[in-house]
Amino acid sequence: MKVYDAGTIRNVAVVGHSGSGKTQLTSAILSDSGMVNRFGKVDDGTTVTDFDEEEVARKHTLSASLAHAEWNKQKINLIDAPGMGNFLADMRAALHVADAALVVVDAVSGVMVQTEKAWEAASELSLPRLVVLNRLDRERASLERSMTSLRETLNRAVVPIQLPIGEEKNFRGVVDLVTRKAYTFQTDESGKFSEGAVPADMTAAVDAAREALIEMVAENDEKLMEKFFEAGTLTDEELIAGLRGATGAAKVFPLVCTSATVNIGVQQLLDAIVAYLPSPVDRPYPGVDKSGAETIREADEKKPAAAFVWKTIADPFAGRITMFRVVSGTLKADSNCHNKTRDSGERFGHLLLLQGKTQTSVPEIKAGDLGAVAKLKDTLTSDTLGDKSDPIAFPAVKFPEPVLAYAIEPKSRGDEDKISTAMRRLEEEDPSIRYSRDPQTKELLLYGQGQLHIEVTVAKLKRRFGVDVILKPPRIPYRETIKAATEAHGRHKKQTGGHGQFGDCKIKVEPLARGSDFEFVDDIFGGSIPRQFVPAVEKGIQDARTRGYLAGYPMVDFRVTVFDGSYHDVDSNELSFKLAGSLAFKDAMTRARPTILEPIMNVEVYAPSDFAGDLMGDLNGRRGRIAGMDTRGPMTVIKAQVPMAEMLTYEQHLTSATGGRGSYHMEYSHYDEVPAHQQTKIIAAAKAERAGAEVEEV
Ligand SMILES: Nc1nc2c(ncn2[C@@H]2O[C@H](COP(=O)(O)OP(=O)(O)O)[C@@H](O)[C@H]2O)c(=O)[nH]1
Ligand SMILES: [Mg+2]
Repeated sequence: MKVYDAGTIRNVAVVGHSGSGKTQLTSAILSDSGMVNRFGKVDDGTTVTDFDEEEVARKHTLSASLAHAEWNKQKINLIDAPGMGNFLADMRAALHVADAALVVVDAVSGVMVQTEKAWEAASELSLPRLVVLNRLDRERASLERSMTSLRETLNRAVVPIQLPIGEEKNFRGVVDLVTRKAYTFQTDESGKFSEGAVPADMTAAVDAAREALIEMVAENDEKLMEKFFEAGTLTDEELIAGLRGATGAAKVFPLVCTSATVNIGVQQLLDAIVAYLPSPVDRPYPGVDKSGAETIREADEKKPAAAFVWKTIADPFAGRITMFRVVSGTLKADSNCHNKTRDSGERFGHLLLLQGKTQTSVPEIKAGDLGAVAKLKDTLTSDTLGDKSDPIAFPAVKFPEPVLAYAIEPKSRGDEDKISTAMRRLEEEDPSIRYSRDPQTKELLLYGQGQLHIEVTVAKLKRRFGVDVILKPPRIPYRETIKAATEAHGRHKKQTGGHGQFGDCKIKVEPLARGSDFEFVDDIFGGSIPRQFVPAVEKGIQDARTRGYLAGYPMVDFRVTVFDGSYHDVDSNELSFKLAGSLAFKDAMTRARPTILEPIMNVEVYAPSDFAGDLMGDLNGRRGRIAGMDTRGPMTVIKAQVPMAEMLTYEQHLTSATGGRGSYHMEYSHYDEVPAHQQTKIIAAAKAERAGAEVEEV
């Protein structure tokens, strides 16, 4: 394997809605560039990047994987990312280490929920993007309709640099608007094409589209604009340079046309990646220096070696596999390295290049390139590796917080320890899950992004670590709060022979704004409670509030002020004041009008407009509040806020109601009060559950 200089590399994240053809496209790229002999198919489970057993079985990408192609002497690293809403952590990680994104869009459905999410995530990072309009061979595929939704939803600067030749099952190739060359393909998936002049019936359309492209490019470049007004047009060279500049600056987003299954337009896409997308040299990588100030690091191999870890794979046999981007310098095999995030030494054995699951050992990996290493001991995702003396660190990937928890139970008793060990490993691999034990019910809780995410995690647990668990119904993370301010009194007094116990406090409780959590204020003057016992009062209140009052959910969004109390010279101690605090809390709750809060989700539903009425009715029935509705071509987008408790079965409903043509995305928005009749049910359920659980010691 060759070693590539940073200037000859393109790091590209392949993102977009599930089913748009990202994995198939990656497969076509690897086949057309001669990296693999066989043209792998998603439908046969033979692609390079969906290699995981779970992915093959479900025919869906569940985690990002890395592949690379050589094209025109450039190395193109491709990160094939998942597109399903439950698995966006890896999409974020992929965008984080890429210099550009291919946003793949299905030419039949146009922009979908996850296309928008991917676009937003790329925008946050100011990433240059190529839009790949794929599946143009399908019935009802349309460049025109797709352009409407792309311009309206993503950005008005999405502009075709090609036009498709032929439609639907007669899709045969593309006309390059810059060079005005027509590429007509064989339909045998071989990727063989002939080059010729623009078909006569397309010349007017090509002229108009080329004009629109030139205007878009000139709009972003004053010099080109002047030239354009003077001469009325631009030369090919000017257009290419201008397009590369505007694309690199994420001001213009060129669109290309493909069919990843028939293998049409894929090589022209590769040409466009090389011509218009930046190399690592063009995009210095953001970091922070010792003082925490923002800085950048050039992809310069003469700079100190520094690498950023974007993904970790937990393999029970091979151990940890750490995937990184070499930001600067050169990493060498069989060398020592420093983990700056954890301040610990690491030892590199083999350095690896990855083609899906195939690993090739290499002596070194240079600045700008993506690679991997096995068996590091402390290193986790988002860590910075490099020279100990080099003061740079790279910012962590922003992963989505888990939204939902399921209780899990081992099928065979005694597997609990095995579960914990395996879950720790899976947490390293997937930062969007969380594993913990409920302090009240003692249940093992698995938090994730949704039902499918939890199911896949449980499947991994079984397949990789041999632990079988039962999934119990999901748990809604309710909270409690208060609606009224009040004063309260707590006194703990015990006189049993020798030393007694005495603690006494007066507190004021008052509601705070949503999201403020908890505040404790010490307002004791004149020593009515000695200094050293005030923390004990706070501890007592803290303990009591985490156990809740109505249904055992943590109480939030209120302030407690301790303002008075009394003590006994001999009998007062910490324990007594802790108990007094907790008694005062309970006393306060009898008058503070406690209530239950539930998480409300922001929900976005995409579906063909015919279904809009029914879907809105259904969301209303789920106690949802419709926040807006939009049509985009043939699709309607509904935005709503719906309690999480009502969304647990939504996936199944949407699929059956729309025949699989609808999709949705949800994320946590805020907490809101649960209606009274629902509260009664929650309280009853909590009582029943607690009766079943072990009684906890106070
Ligand atoms: N007709 C047609 N089907 C495609 C095309 N690209 C992908 N597919 C199919 O669409 C489905 C989803 O493709 P996949 O690559 O897994 O999509 P991903 O979720 O974006 O990775 C598979 O059944 C593919 O065979 C295309 O250009 N034309
Ligand atoms: Mg995929």
